[in-house]
Amino acid sequence: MKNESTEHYDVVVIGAGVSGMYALHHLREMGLSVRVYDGASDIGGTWWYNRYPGARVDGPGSPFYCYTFSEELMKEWEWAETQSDQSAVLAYLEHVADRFDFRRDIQFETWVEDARYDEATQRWTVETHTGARASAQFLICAVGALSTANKPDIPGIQDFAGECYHTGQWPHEPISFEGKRVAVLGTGSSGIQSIPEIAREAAHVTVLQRTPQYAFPAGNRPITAEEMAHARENWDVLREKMNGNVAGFPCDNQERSALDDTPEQREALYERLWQRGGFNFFLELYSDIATSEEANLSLADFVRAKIREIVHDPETARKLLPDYFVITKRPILENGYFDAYNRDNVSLIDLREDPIERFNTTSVVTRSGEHPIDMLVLATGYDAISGSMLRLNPKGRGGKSLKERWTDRFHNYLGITVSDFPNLFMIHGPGSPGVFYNMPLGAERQMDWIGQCMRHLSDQSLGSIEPTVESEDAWANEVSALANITLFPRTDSWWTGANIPGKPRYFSVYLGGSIYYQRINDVKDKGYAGFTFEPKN
Ligand code: NA7
Repeated sequence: MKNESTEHYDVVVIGAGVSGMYALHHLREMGLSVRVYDGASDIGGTWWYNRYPGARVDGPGSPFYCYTFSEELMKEWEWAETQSDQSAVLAYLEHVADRFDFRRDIQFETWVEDARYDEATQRWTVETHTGARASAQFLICAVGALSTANKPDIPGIQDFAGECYHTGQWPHEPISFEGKRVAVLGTGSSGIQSIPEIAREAAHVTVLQRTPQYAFPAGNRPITAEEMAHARENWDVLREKMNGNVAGFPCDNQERSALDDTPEQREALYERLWQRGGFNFFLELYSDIATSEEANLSLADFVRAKIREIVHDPETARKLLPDYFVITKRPILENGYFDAYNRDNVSLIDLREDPIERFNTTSVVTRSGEHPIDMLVLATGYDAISGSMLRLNPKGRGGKSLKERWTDRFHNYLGITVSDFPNLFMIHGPGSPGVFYNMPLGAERQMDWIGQCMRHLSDQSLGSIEPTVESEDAWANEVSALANITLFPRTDSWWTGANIPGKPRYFSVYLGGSIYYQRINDVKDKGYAGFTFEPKN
């Protein structure tokens, strides 16, 4: 029996991950009433779901993958490792939720099945899977850029009778690999992190690889007491640096071209960064690795030589050599991935030479033959960036759905708003820096802008805000123009939507993080140029 009651709030937030948690905090500070919904049974979003073996921060790590809104919070938290594992990130987020008493405004295990704008009342109504309804002037979609699992439609996959897990929906109970023949499909970050861990226990691991990847040493190590003390003592300076950095981390933006150096000097830099490891590899590289083919090739050759050096069997090494522009797929940090191929219990199938024909109840069949397996790990990634918004599929003016609006591309303005969807805001949506930026910091900065926008509406007694179609078109051109300076659009990746059959294919991320925040603040300072408002009904 469906529950017919409707609760009323100023804001409904969908998602209690990193972005939704900050949204709740900020909106509370503004004195607004908020209800947050999440399908999971606790906070954390992506960090709640991704419990696969080896799951770690594979971006620039601790202590700067964190919220910056509270100096006390930063100073009281102790990070143990530079690349925190999933449980350490979740422990941090749980601490934040406890400290700020978030859970009292979050309804867990609740899927929002419908979100609909009512033009007469200028409010959104959401309906959950229990039939409960809530209405609010504003809808904030903090639904995650990497949350909607991509499960490939391969003949017979439904018939496979062994254990089958997607890395992004990993079970909470311990999974044993002992004595099992495990196939891992996918060699993105999740596959590359989990393969060496699974190989330690399993009888055999068969890696099913569609695209070989460049992966760089994670260089994970304990954070020293001195490093934590330095971060705490210099927090103001570091925070300012984060805000000015292209990726939101306390590093200097690089200005030197790879072509200014001799091949020997380049090699020396790459070797130094390789030996140290960590995501700072990319933040401390030359400025033109992602824009100049020649610069890019110099790094690609360096990594290919490293793969040949690490992997003993020349035939396996050959299959592992990537052939696209380096870093034009999401750069990956590895902990013993290439070395795992030196084990007797790990074998590699290159699906480009030996494609999957089907799954059976107990095996995967490739062109070359049948491979019996007990377990299938789907490390096949996500319908990224836009997928979770489309899964929510809100209905805007005239009942028009987002799926109808986003057929050819993900129309939006500033990566935050969509025409015909008044008073709806996205965090880390398409058209924003999202996955190219320090995600907790990016969520804070987008949410701060959204909060100011809400305040503007209230101060001016306005009932709604939405962008014009012209401003969306101009924004799309700006996003594309920035992307087209780089090599990113020239590679098939989840950044370009190429991993999902039928998805619009283009690079939908706004590059140049700190420039983006200047841009959105300029729009605000110009009285929200590119938006239209309606008076309060
Ligand atoms: P990714 O990076 O999207 O990796 C998914 C992998 O799965 C990748 O190797 C894909 O090959 C492969 N894949 C996807 N679909 C198929 C099918 N149908 N057949 C064979 N292989 C397939 O996801 P991750 O979870 O590893 O990482 C996501 C992000 O999380 C990561 O970038 C970090 O930001 C954190 P492809 O390369 O598309 O040929």
